[in-house]
Amino acid sequence: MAVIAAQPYDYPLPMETGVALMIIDMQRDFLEPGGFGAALGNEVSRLQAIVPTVQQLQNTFRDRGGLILQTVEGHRPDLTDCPPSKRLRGNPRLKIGDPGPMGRILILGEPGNQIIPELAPQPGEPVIAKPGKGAFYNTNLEFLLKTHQITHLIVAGVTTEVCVQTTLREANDRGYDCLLVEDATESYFPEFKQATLDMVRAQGGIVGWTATAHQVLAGLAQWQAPPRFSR
Ligand code: TIU
Repeated sequence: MAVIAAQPYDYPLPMETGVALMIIDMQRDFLEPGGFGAALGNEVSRLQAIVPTVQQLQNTFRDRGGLILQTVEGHRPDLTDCPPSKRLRGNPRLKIGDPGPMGRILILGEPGNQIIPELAPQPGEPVIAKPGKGAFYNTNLEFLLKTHQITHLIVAGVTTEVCVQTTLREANDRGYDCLLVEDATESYFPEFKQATLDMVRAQGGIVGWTATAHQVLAGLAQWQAPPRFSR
């Protein structure tokens, strides 16, 4: 059995485990000026720092033939899947669906809704569009994970305390063993990121584990994906 050195204790990776890399919402909306993140009043540049680390995880999973799932947060152009409460919350300068510098704000298929080019998915790497903060809400994610016999999720992406934490909690309740990669997730609020890491691993790992990308890569190096999980 392989293990990833993690907090609050080692994350076990039995050799027959189905492990997926789950990259949450690394889309232009949150990382570039003029998108949804900026419309909510956030300074978006600090999220860029994790891109090389997420890329390193992505490349490792590609090399190993492991499943890589990405999500994007977005709504249908007719907004029928966007609750008015979400659109109006905080009375932002640009609301979901309004025209912005990267197309309509948080609308599926618009330029701002694309995953940043550095992390663009390759053919065969699923991208799950989600209307909420959690990746299980109103998506086929659980079906996809079951189809690929995935039980362990290595989680990265943005923002730590919003879509990442919501997804971790949803996954944890469904029985998945989740590890949040400390230096492959970021928030507009450093104190919220820190609090989320602390919350996830408190009480004996009540929501999951945390580890650095270096620790994850060292653990994965001891682990061999069974052929059925290879692409
Ligand atoms: N606003 C914020 O911090 N995040 C979101 O709205 N979505 C995600 O976290 N992806």
